[in-house]
Amino acid sequence: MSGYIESVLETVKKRNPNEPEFHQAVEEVLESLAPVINTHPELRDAAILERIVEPERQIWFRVPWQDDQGKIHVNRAFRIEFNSALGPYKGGIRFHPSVYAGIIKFLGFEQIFKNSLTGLMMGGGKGGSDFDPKGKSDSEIMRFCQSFMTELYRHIGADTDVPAGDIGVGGREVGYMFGQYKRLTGLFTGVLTGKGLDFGGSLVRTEATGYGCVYFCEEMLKGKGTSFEGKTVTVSGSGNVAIYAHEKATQLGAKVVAMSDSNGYIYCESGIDLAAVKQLKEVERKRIKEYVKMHKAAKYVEGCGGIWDVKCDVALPCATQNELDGEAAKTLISNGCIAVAEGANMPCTPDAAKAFVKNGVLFGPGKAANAGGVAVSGLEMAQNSQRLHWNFEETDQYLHRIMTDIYTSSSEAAEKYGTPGNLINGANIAGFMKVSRAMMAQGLV
Ligand code: NDP
Ligand code: 2IT
Repeated sequence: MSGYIESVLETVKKRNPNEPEFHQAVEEVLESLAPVINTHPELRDAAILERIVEPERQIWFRVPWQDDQGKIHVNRAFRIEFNSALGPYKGGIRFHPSVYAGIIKFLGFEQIFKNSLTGLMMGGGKGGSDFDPKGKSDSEIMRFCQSFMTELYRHIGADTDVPAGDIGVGGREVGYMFGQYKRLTGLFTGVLTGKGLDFGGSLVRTEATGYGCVYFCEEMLKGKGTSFEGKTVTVSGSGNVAIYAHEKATQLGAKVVAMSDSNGYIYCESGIDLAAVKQLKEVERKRIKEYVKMHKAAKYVEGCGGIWDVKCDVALPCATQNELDGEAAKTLISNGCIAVAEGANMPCTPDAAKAFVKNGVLFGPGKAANAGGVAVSGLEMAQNSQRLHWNFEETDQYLHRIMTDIYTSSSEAAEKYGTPGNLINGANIAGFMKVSRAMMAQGLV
């Protein structure tokens, strides 16, 4: 890293103390950008890096709500509006007890480059709360979402900031938040994406992140003259992204043998029955270990990290940040894994990601491989503006085209800046180029 880039990173660390996930995300991007800064001194003169690492606006707020027993709780919530050079702030909302400013900043920062890669007009932002939705009743979830939106509504809008789902926020939560936004403002607009199909949601949004991750991985495999056909696949997590990554990989002829949640993982040599996982997770909202009660051939192992000990050809980490570390990467490599595509945001630690690249394992970084979700969110915004609905096939084809374009632009940028095949550098550079050009053109704002 050059002295200049090092100094930008040092300032980020000083200004945002005790936020290791944010530092990690910034460090990875800045490392990739060194050759770009060397060949484009005008970016340094315009302080593009200093500006891009500082959110345009950060909103912190209190969310008071009452549980079913009448007890009052107070959660903390955030919306970080990171960069609007390419369009309205766009990015999900996460409800998880681990949420704090550093998590939302890391996610919002990633979102800038990811959204740029989609080719659609979306800036970067992210929100969330340390609220834990696990074990809450529907009415508790509704009251929390309404209280959350009662503050957030004044900061968002179809042309300013458009939230969506993330961990702990799916169709149910988006529906409750949309209802409260409409009640407070009187506006029926596309202010959130991931809405129900009956009130402005897009077909394929539910499937988009998982499908997109597999489409991206398929392009990587194609580059090596192979495909998903006949491959053994491990998918971590069992939420929205994991379920639809499983579905598409299976449709393309692979066999998914392991899935997980934060408590442990299931393994089945003959392949995991997706319909059973959907029933457990999407309908009954139960733990993954319940799966083995229905499927005697499967086994459950306590502890989610052990999933990377399972021998596989392709690994799709689709749960959460830093879930796959250097040791797990070593195990996957020695077990013959040939490709890793990140369905989650930053699931691989830096040493894991570096180990994959160094050992010739095809590696699709999250901001490229999981961009399908926000891409179809962008398509949902387009449909809302048109007041039209597109059918499943055309929306899925659009998603597929966006994912192959991201693969192409990331590969080309990696090659052009001297690290052919390194899609971490390629995605960071390709995403950054468009944002930095827009920032230059828009002057000092
Ligand atoms: P869900 O809430 O639907 O599912 C999350 C899954 O990850 C669950 O299986 C959950 O297990 C597991 N998980 C969550 N936190 C942890 C943890 N600390 N340790 C181990 N496992 C954990 O979320 P999504 O599927 O939507 O999101 C998964 C990942 O994909 C996240 O990184 C998200 O940012 C990213 N992503 C999501 C997109 C989307 O469209 N939804 C788009 C792009 C990226 P448990 O139930 O036990 O908590
Ligand atoms: O991380 C992500 O890209 C998301 N959670 C989806 C964001 C969106 O606006 O659809």
